[in-house]
Amino acid sequence: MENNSTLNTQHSTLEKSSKIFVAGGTGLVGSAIIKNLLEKGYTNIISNYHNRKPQDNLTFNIQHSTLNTNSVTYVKLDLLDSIAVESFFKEQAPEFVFLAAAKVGGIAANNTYRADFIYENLQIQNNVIHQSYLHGVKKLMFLGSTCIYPKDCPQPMKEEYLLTSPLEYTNEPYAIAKIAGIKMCESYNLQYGTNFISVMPTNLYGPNDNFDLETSHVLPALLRKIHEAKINNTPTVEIWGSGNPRREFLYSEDMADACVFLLQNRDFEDTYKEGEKEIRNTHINIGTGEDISIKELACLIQKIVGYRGKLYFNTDKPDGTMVKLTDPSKLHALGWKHKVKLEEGIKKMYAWYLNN
Ligand code: GFB
Repeated sequence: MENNSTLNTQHSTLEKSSKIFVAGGTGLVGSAIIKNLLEKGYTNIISNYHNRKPQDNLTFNIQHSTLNTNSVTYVKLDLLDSIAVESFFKEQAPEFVFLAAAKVGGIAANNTYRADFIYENLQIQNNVIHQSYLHGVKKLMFLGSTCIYPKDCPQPMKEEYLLTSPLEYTNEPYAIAKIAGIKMCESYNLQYGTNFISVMPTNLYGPNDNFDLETSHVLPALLRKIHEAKINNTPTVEIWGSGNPRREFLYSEDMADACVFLLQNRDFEDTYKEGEKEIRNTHINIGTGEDISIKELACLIQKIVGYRGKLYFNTDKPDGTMVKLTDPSKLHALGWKHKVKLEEGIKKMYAWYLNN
């Protein structure tokens, strides 16, 4: 990226004692964001849970609707409920918000529960973004996904390729909700002068991932299937699709580190310049810039787990997008790069899986 000086990198007023709301704190990314904030010394974190109770080493009393840990308060709150979200913002008055709550899932869940994916995501983000505006939140970070980019997007995918051609059909409802979230943040910033920023992570994996084979993403699914095949001496493991699609994977703790880094260092700015070109600055990609085919991923997991059977590719199952590799150069120019390599991340995740 040329002319980096046009980016607004002024420091926010995020203090160690600032009240920070992590919406979706029991999910894959939200839990990693809370861990990262605690490691960095933030002391006033509030989070919510609904169906999934917080499960960590901290002690809390699950009899009560508000769970106090050392530095984190978990409030039972359904983010689909507009009235409850309004009361929450009124009572808690958070200064900073990470919007990491979403209805998420892998290719099959996105394709099957299309109505739930569009309704729940729109509803959650409408509630949280609008109440953040009404209650004077200083800065909000909206988390999306790289499925916002077109199906046949030029590779690697730059931020400016948003809304340039049709989306991949399997996850179109989810992608449309996420695009609405980006545009909502941008619109509130432009009309009301808020400071709402959006980040688009690539495919994520890590502790607290979803291992349900019907609804999960590929990495936890393959880890579980291959592990169970090893334990049960099953001769073959079914891999969905042709094995040819390529995916980029980022460890959830790296993702969390990038989110906290950007909340600390980045403010909304409408446009920036690349040479002579003025680019609308709606969001930032969070990725590694490196991808791998599903077949290669399956072989890597097979090696880590130590499974000697065969992999069978079921082409009756969908491939989805053939390739979606982010261009993370905007993030790199701001001074952040991922640390955990894929093989190391899978080993960490497998160790976590065996313990949980
Ligand atoms: O991770 P995944 O479900 O989602 O699938 P997407 C990635 C690729 O892995 C697809 C293949 O080509 C799948 O067919 N795959 C192989 C498997 N075996 C399996 C398996 O056992 N389970 C699963 N789940 N996949 C999602 C989007 O797309 O990615 C979301 O639907 C979101 O909207 C998310 O963007 C990050 O990468 O295709």
